[in-house]
Amino acid sequence: MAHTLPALGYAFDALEPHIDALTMQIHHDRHHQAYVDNLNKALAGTEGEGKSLEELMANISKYPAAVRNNGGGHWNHTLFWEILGPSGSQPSGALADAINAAFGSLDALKEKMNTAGTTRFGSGWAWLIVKDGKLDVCSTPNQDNPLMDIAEVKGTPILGIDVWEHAYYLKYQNKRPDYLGAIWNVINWDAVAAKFEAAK
Ligand code: MN3
Repeated sequence: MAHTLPALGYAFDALEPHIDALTMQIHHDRHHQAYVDNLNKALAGTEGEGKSLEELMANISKYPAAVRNNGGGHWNHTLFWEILGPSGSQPSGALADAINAAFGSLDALKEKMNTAGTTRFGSGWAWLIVKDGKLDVCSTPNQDNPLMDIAEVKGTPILGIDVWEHAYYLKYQNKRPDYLGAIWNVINWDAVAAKFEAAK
């Protein structure tokens, strides 16, 4: 079955002023749609056509670059829309405990993620992952992710921050650190907690 673009769970302007409506619209409707379309094109008529995204990620070294780039792009953005939201919530319960155990505090986690995102040269992603039952932070280039068999650091992502310029350039221009500072206002920690429970 062909891969499809998931609907956003909120309006394009729901993350204002931290992420602007036009960026959200272009990012979801054009960039993510293009990853989905190009993934379907790359898989058409191949044995990968019937595989789930997760199966593709786990064996990505066996597939052409178009599947790696567009399959990663599809998986990464699907997670990204889910872990964003207008609520401005805070982590609680088991997730808050795990964050404190791994990093000392939520602020220390944010700093580690922001460093991972700022120091990723060019385009890529910063990740909070579950690895061997514990939380860790890493980053990947391009549209790679920690589910891929080629990833330097492997684990299950529960929060990902897109640091491609298309994620922030309209509002923040070249100031990636400003975007990374603002995005913490629109993290849906309930969604992150659900992913944490599923990954443990
Ligand atoms: Mn993107």
